Amino acid sequence: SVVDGLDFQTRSSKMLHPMAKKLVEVMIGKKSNLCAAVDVTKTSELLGLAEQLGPFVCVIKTHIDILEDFQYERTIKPLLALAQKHNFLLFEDRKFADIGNTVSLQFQKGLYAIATWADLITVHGIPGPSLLKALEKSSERCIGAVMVSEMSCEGNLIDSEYTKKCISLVESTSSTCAMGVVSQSRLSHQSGILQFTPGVNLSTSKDNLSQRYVSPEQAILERGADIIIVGRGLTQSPNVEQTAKDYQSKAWEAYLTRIQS
Ligand code: 5IU
Repeated sequence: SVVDGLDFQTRSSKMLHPMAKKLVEVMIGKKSNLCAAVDVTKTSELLGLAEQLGPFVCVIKTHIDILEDFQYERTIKPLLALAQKHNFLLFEDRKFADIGNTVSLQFQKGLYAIATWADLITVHGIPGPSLLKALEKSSERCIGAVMVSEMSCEGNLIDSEYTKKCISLVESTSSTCAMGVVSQSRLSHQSGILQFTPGVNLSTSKDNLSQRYVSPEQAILERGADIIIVGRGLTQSPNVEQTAKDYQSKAWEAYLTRIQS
């Protein structure tokens, strides 16, 4: 794809969504296209890992509803302070998938009040444009929606027609709401659309629940990832900081290689 040869600076000028621009600015500034998926169940673990990973990542991805001791004041406030301190964005992987009215409530209300703190969120394409419209209407902060267009797990039900429909939805709303995709391959040829690719691990090729992994180099050079998402490869490392540094440099080097070829 032509997009593969373009650097983030050049692509930034094609980005219509303010959150996409902001993310790319962070990526260039920190030389990081690494997103850490911090899937842990205690607030102290989340904050501890965010502190350790912060310097090396452009984004921290959460599943805020798996915390057993979530309290807005004790979880979100310190997390926002760490995001500010280390200059990373917060990505809540909520995978919204309902009718507009319900999504709007899930986004703004409840214990988690996602709209008040997340910079990015994931959405499914199944409900169609109404979901994106609802998010746009209920987001004063111009949230960046990232659409799940392909999945990493073996046996998932997404087919290529569905994937194509997701891409056209993302491309048609890239100025207001959707700014990227989660996928396993380069799908959009619009240089403003960012590709997040999960299923990346340096030391194993699968887990025991059908997850599949590739290396950072494969994700970026063969599959077109702009940002790699790494979870347990980081969070279960005996030396989180060194491992984060390693993933960060491998991913950034792969990006530099890609734009030079
Ligand atoms: N995630 C995937 N694959 C996908 C999608 C999301 O792994 O297709 I969509 C999420 C799940 C988890 C993270 O939060 O990315 C990957 O974590 P591990 O690197 O620990 O497998």
